[in-house]
Amino acid sequence: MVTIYGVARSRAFRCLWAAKEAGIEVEHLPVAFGSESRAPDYLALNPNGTVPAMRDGNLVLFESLAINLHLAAKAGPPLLPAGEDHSRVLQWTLWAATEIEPSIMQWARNAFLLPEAQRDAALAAAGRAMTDRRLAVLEVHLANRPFLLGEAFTIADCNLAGVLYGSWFQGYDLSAAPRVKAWMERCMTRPAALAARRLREEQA
Ligand SMILES: N[C@@H](CCC(=O)N[C@@H](CS)C(=O)NCC(=O)O)C(=O)O
Repeated sequence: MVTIYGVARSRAFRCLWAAKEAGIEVEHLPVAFGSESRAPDYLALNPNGTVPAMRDGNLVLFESLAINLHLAAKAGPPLLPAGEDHSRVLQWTLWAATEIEPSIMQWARNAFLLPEAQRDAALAAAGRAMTDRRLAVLEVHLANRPFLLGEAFTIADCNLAGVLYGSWFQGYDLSAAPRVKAWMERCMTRPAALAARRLREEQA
């Protein structure tokens, strides 16, 4: 049995979605970030004091996108393809984590996450500009393929769309990147994504 720890209104959303794409039944323990994620029992699982975490038998993991790669590996292809396409999945997953997440989170924190008095419009604008520069790369890549690796949806799409999801849901303007916008809608309206979104959005 795979257990996913973390409220759906957190990065645990990505893992709940990935598990559904992989067809894996999970036990979902909605640990709240903050007090519950800093309790000693939980720190024994994830010493960072953050959510999500995952247990699969003796294996305990933190880092949402690593958890997703593990879940996808259990399902195998097409969710996690082999050979060169496996390397492409790692490329897009690391791109999501290192190039997209820091800049879009800078926008998100200063656009809607922080209390209004703590938001900095200049930081929001800089985060948006950095994100848009990177999304321009994705816009070109999607010119002749519906998903990141080609015809089939893979865990790379889940990981990148999962990183973009919170901001997209809050209305991040993608009109300058119409293919990214259409790809995002394609990803987020898959049956597995809609099932995970129900868990996340009913808490919004
Ligand atoms: N890189 C980690 C980030 C985890 C993370 O920061 N989670 C947030 C919730 S979405 C959290 O637990 N924040 C509480 C805190 O930082 O104290 C991952 O992707 O799993």
